[in-house]
Amino acid sequence: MHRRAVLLSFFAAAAAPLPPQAPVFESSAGRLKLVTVVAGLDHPWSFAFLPEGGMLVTERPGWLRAVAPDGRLLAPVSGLPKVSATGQGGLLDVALHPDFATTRLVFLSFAEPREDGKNATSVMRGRLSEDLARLSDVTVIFRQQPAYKGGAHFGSRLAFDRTGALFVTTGDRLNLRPLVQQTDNHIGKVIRITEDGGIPPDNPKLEGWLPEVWSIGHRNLQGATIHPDTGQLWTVEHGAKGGDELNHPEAGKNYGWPVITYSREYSGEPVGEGLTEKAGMEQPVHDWTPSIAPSGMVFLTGGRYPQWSGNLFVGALALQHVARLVLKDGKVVEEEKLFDGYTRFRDLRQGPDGSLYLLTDQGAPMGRVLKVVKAAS
Ligand SMILES: [Ca+2]
Repeated sequence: MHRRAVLLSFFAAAAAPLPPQAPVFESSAGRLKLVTVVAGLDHPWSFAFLPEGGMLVTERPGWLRAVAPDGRLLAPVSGLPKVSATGQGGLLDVALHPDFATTRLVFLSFAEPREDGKNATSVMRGRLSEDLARLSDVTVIFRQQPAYKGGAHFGSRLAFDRTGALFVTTGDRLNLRPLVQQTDNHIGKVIRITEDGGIPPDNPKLEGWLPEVWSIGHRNLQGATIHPDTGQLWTVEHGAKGGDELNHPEAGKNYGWPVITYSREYSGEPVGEGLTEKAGMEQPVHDWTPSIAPSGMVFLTGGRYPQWSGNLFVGALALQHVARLVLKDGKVVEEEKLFDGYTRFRDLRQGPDGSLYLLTDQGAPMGRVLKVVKAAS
């Protein structure tokens, strides 16, 4: 076994019998506890629940970890290509094929090493063995172009829509802003492809646009999910200083960056001409100033937390909370900060039991999967 895998297994084994005391938080759904269900992770970035029980977790340094149905954290899955784990880069999102139970196909986004020391966001696909030990038939189905030498703004999230098409979100690589408003590249875009990397027949197909480009004008999209009722794509993206955004990107539309934004440069100077609106460019559904640094997002459904059914939950890195948003007629009408100040939250998902699960953005052995449960009052 790889030395680091041994080390991780040791930490996981050592951490398992001694879960940290579950903290209790007040909320609009009553008193809640955060219970650790997986410990010993190294900068976990995303997770996906397996239909047979257990889950897959990505670790940014380049490991895909499986959690067995009995809760054991297994050694890293073999067969993954090398990732560029510099800065914000590494192994990023994970999504299961819509018919995973039959196909065993897993989709992963990652910062891929490219020519001349450059890197860029790519999406790979592979078949997961029944014993959760390896990926086979691994192929890269999407490569962001152009590549760039840097460690910032890789995006990225993966979301399958109801037609089976795959949305991939990217970033502007911090320093490639001039390319974001151009339609012939993958910088600062929402991409939509088939499970084989082809072009879905209902993509926008606008003149001068790459056929896989769905929407343009984004800065760094670190969250994406499909609305459970409408089937629409929703995303969150980072501004610089302020101006983080919630959007529901539609085909062929322009979301403004860097021409219009509620963000300022980190220096406090305006971005470009300092515009916040312009004809032909979409306004965000919601703006966070100061920045919360939004990460993963999910709409909760079902009756586990009846008051919150249908609400949108967004993880916050910089401001260390989970934002609960109530949407009405496409607008945010209420916002609550949950678990405020507890930790940096990297991703969140609804489990098969209907509970909300959270991923902490911590290095080994502190990275955890937490489950939100009702505390006795
Ligand atoms: Ca925008």
